[in-house]
Amino acid sequence: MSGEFQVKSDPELWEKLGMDVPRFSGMPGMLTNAYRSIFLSQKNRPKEMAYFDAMVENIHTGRIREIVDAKEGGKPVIGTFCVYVPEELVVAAGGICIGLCGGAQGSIADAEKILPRNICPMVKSAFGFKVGKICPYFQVVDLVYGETTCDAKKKSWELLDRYVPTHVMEIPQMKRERDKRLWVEEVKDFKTAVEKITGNTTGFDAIAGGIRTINAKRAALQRLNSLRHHNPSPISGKDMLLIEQIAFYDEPVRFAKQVHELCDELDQRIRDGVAVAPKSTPRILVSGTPMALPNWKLHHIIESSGAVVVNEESCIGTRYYKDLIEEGSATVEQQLERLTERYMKIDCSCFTPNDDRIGQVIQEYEESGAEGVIDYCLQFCHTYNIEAVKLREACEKRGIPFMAIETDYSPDDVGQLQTRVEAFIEQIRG
Ligand code: BJ8
Repeated sequence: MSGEFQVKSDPELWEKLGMDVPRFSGMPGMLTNAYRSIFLSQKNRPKEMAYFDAMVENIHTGRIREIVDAKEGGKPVIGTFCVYVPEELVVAAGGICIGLCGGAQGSIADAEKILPRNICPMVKSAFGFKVGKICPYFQVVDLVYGETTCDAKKKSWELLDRYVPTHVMEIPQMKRERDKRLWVEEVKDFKTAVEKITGNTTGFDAIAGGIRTINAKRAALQRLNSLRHHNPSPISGKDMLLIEQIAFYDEPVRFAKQVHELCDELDQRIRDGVAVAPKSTPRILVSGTPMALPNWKLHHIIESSGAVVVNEESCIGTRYYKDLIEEGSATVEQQLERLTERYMKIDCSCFTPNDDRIGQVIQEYEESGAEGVIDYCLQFCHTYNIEAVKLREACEKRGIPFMAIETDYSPDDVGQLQTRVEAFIEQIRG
């Protein structure tokens, strides 16, 4: 496959989207090389990964073309940055929802011309993509919907609004009854904003349909995650992370179908004893801040150091799919309440207190058969960084090997991280 894999280009389409085409035209080549060396060099990958490889080949062309065609057919496109923004309501209104978080170093310099340097690289990367006109997804969205989770995000939306219409959803920072009431109101405002842009009123049946579609996507990911917990691992952590990233920009019905096809293959692999690493391979749970495309840095370091990642406790990971919305509501009001209740279960460190997350990490550690926790924190993310203190205490209390890493998207610290990760893996091996 590595000889054939090529991320595709479509300068005509990019021009139409108002991108900086000369600058962007180097991107497919860079991504091709990175993907070949990080993903296609892996041994014994499941055959059904071919679909997800093709999604990467078409990331700047085929999928964008699909979205543009849908948009021209009357489906507006809404970009989001956080798993608290309910995509069910976008689907219900006949729109397309895309995650816009940035995981690339290449757009950071664009952002730093405007934003302070000492903020989270995920925010800078996303902001830089828009300012530099080097992300087709950012160019195709009709509006973006930010949220008030962390300070870096909520203040950046004020500036992002200068480049693309940016709405902001108020996410409370506590989970009391009064916070729930506010939250339901915010969900209703979101519904209204989506209806306005799509021109469609979302009635009971449409909402039920949106909930079913996204529940099915999350359920497919749950099935995949529980299969990958098998020891020996039937799929690598890098491939799992890639699928979790693609979940944010693929068409949800097709994506769920492909995930199930991969699951069927993994089922068979487990029966046949086929794996990507021997049973004795140290198993790592990664927790913490999300890893947006194409951030594969830590997983690549861990898996090149002789371990396998068996779980991502992350928003690009289990926080995205561990909970479904209860179906079978009787009224729109009840649908929105249940939707809100599901979203309130996401345990982002922006909340206080947030002890549910500590329990969740321990639970996932046990379910995944992990043998150590590496907590991943993006630089300047204060909430996850501070919460790592409690997570370390909980792990130490249970004798779980724990390591906290704080990093960004630059390659500068790769050697140093590799040394630390190797030492941690040795500690697990005993
Ligand atoms: S629900 S984790 S997707 S906010 S890493 S930008 S918090 S400084 S990404 Fe997140 Fe929603 Fe929470 Fe999940 Fe700020 Fe931290 Fe950066 Fe973050």
